[in-house]
Amino acid sequence: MSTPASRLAGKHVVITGASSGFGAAAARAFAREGAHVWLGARREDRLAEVCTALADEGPGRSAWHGLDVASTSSVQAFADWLRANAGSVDVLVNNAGGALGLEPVSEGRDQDWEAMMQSNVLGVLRMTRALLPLMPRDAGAMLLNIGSIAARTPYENGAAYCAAKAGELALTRALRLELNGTGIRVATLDPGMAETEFSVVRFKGDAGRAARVYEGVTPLRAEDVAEAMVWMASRPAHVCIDEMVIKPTDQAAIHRVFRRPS
Ligand code: NDP
Ligand code: 8X3
Repeated sequence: MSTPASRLAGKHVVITGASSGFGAAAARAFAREGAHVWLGARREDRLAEVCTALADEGPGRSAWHGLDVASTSSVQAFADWLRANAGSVDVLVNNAGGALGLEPVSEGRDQDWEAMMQSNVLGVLRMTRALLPLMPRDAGAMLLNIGSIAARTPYENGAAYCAAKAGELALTRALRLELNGTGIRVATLDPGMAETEFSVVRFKGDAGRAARVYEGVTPLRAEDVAEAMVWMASRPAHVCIDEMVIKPTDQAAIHRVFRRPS
């Protein structure tokens, strides 16, 4: 008996922040479904590595272009490249983002706050505005934004990151209303603790401090989150999984992580 073809086969999937973590895992997962994957991020050497490795994953095309979602001109150049090469966009995964710093507001740095708002909030708005004209109507196209449980439960020392992800949740809900009737699905996938480069970036290269975040816990892997993205995007065109929260089994709530003694 032959396996039915994936609904994603031959679809054009754009993934921001594809140079590491969830984005790189999503590139592999969508490629395995037979999708064409179009990747963006700032570290072009890493993007090229991710893209080269996709050759063995599936029959679709894969290509990358430098992208800084904090810059309107960079987003525009990326959109122009997509228009010229892909022609249309079926799925936009707005994944680029992350946290910088973990300290009380009284000690926060403007530079970190501004960078978090730029990537997690304004970047999603810019990418969406630039790519919506390339998205087909009534054919199961999808905007899939990567939020966080931090949007739903703020925690001390994370005010700016939690606010940024709450912004992402709010703009996703607004877009769901704005695009109602277009056939374009709008969704947010909100993960809990996952071991990627997230904590190394948050702690500005302090790998020891980053490793302690996951001590005694089995966190989500990037592949777990990528699998959820593929599942959401591969529902039939009339089905929109509006919001999904995915957490490690041992993370009952943002503050309630069960750590096993080593
Ligand atoms: P990583 O640090 O591994 O990946 C973040 C990605 O975002 C990188 O590819 C980075 O690429 C890209 N990025 C950051 N800023 C920009 C920018 N201005 N322009 C373009 N790309 C950018 O972490 P994750 O994979 O974990 O994070 C992916 C998303 O998931 C983020 O939005 C994060 O907030 C969210 N998230 C993560 C969780 C976790 O525990 N790991 C939990 C919940 C949500 P480059 O530096 O090359 O530009
Ligand atoms: C990442 C999860 O708990 O570090 O969004 O904010 S958390």
